[in-house]
Parts: sequence; C-alpha cells; structure tokens
Amino acid sequence: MRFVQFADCHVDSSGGGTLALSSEKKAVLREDIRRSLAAACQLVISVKADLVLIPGDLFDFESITAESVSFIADQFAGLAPRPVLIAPGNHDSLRAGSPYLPTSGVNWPGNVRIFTSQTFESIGLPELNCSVTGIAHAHRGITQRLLTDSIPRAEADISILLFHGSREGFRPSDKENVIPFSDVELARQGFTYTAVGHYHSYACIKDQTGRTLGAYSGCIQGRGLDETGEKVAIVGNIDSTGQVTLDTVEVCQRRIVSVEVNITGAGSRDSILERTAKSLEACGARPQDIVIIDLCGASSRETDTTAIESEFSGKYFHVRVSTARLVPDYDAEVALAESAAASVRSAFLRRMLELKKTAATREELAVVEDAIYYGLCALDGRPVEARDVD
Ligand SMILES: [Mn+2]
Repeated sequence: MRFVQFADCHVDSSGGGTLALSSEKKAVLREDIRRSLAAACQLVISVKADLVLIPGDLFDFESITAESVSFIADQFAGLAPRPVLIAPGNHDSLRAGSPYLPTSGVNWPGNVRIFTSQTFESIGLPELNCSVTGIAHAHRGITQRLLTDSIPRAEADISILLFHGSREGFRPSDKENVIPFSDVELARQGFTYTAVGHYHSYACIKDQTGRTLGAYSGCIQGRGLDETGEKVAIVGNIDSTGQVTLDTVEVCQRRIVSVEVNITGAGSRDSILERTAKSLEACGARPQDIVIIDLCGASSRETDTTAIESEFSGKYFHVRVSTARLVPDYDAEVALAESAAASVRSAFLRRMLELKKTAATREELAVVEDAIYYGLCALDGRPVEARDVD
C-alpha cells in the first residue's frame, strides 16, 4: 500500500513577517503555498498513491478565503477515488465557521474524509485492508496527553494513526503543546504507521530496533526564518509484513536558504561584501529563493553591514540580513578611555567595569558582558538585537 503524506500547508497564512517581506512579496508567498499544495497533489497521482494522509494545519482558520477552500476542494477532487483523510490541527481546528463543518456549506468531494471528533475514531478503508484512526482539534487545540493509554481502533491488516501533535523533546519554542506524546508511548500504541503534523521540519520517528513508527512531513512551503531548506511531502510504502519505508519529495518551488557569513576581521565594506558574495555562491541559493544572510563573528564600531542588502537583493527573490549573532569586539576599557568623562556612556562603562571586577561566577560575568554589549549598542545608536552567544 502506498500513501502520500503532507501537512502544515497553512494555506492563506499571513506568514513572512519574520522575513520582513513587503505586502507584494507576502502575496507571492501565499500563492507559493497553493502551488506547493498543487505539486503535492500532482505527486499523489504520479506515484500512484492509494491513500492521502493530512495530519492538520491544512489552512489558517483566521485568514482562509472561500476561494482558497474551493481551490483545495478542487485539488482533492482531482485525486478521486483515492481517499484523502484530514485530521484538523490547531490552526485549522474545528470552531464555529470552520470550512470543515457540514454547516459551512463547503462542497467537499466524496473522497475527502474529515475527522470531526475530539476523541479518536476510526475510518475503515476495506479496499486497502486498512483503518485510519484520527482526531480533530477544536478551538485552540487539545493539550491533554492522549497516547498514554491504548487508543481504540478498528482492526485491519494496516492500522494508521493520524493526528496533529507534539513529539516530546523536539518541540520548537514557538509551537503550542498540543496532544503531547513520547516516542515510547507511540511505540506502545502498536499502529503500523503514524502520520503526525504540527512541526515544520521532516522527521522520521523510529523505535529502538530502527523500525519506522511514524513521521512528520514538515510544512510544504517555508514561510519563516526557521523554515529553511527543502520542504517535502512523504511517499510511504507499507509492505505485506507491515514494514514501512519512507521517501521524501520536495514540493516547494521557492526555498528559504540561510547562509552564514563570518565577518571577523573584515573591516571594510568591500571585504564584507566580498565574503558575503563567496558564501552566497557556495550555498546553492537560486534566483527564486529567499536568502537569509546570517552574519556572525566579531564586529567593530566601524563595521558597515548596511550595503549588503542592496548589493544582493537584485539577485534573489528576497534577501534579509540578520545581525543577531554578531558579537561586538567592544573593549569596555578602551570605550571608557574614548568617552567624554562626564557622559552617560562613561558613567555606564565605569559602573559596568566595577561589576565586571566583582562578578563572582561565570554566569554573572556573562550577564555583565551582555549588559555592556546591549548598553553600548543602545548608546551608539546601533540596533539592539538579541545576542546569541550560546
Ligand atoms: Mn500546528
């Protein structure tokens, strides 16, 4: 039996904020999501999949338009007669006005089956000797642990679990903790395979013997700083012994590519641009991609990073320069010597140097050094960005 799994499409999401996209580019990115969805559906046809599994966050409830719902319904109608099973997530959860509800008037094609219960229920697919057990989030999402006890299911040769949940130990800090579960709990459930959504990167979950238990496909189109690289759909094969093998196929046409540029010792504007150009060449970014130039290393007060964006923005769909990881080579003693005696800068540095001398622990010293960095950034009129030196 062959399935295709994709999730976290977030159709019509108002994403792109962290990339500092213009409203025109945001509109292009919204269109990209639809193109990626269409590519995932095309994949279903080209690999002759028997079944489509969508574990949630197909769209963003707050911003989805009726036109986009019709687009999705049309795409899925094109996959008939193969079943398309959807387990709503926390962003497309069942709430008043949800396009998933029968009362919405949306004409979902007959091959689309949507889980609507907030407890697990099974849909039998006898033609595939398969049962799929799924659950729908409602409102802002289910936060209880639901995998501690055995989940009731309809018996079948192939049993699949489909839900939107949080694998413990891997949850990004910006993600809601919905239906948390551990790998051990998932293994104990004994399903042939679990299709899980919520996290935006591909991840295969295996048991201690190396058997594939389930997987996140990740999102189908990157929309933020942390959604870099290829975004994929999963093509899964389940053999007659219940063994699962997974392949991934890229479905997004525009990648977000992050490229690290170390500018330590690159004093002049030209040498910074030269280093950036070299890193860009090596990173494989294509003209249609969104490029994040992630500056790192030590910067001095003379370091000029303002020219980077204008220099390279014409070569890619979008370029964003991040200075959050730059560590200034401020020497507080030197800075004090250069400051006018009665200035705020001088008073600040004198106080900080006192604290530095009396710092009792490494942690205290690190706090004082951070304070010097943020304080000097602010006093010098430089952008104060979170310092990430860990
Ligand atoms: Mn989610």
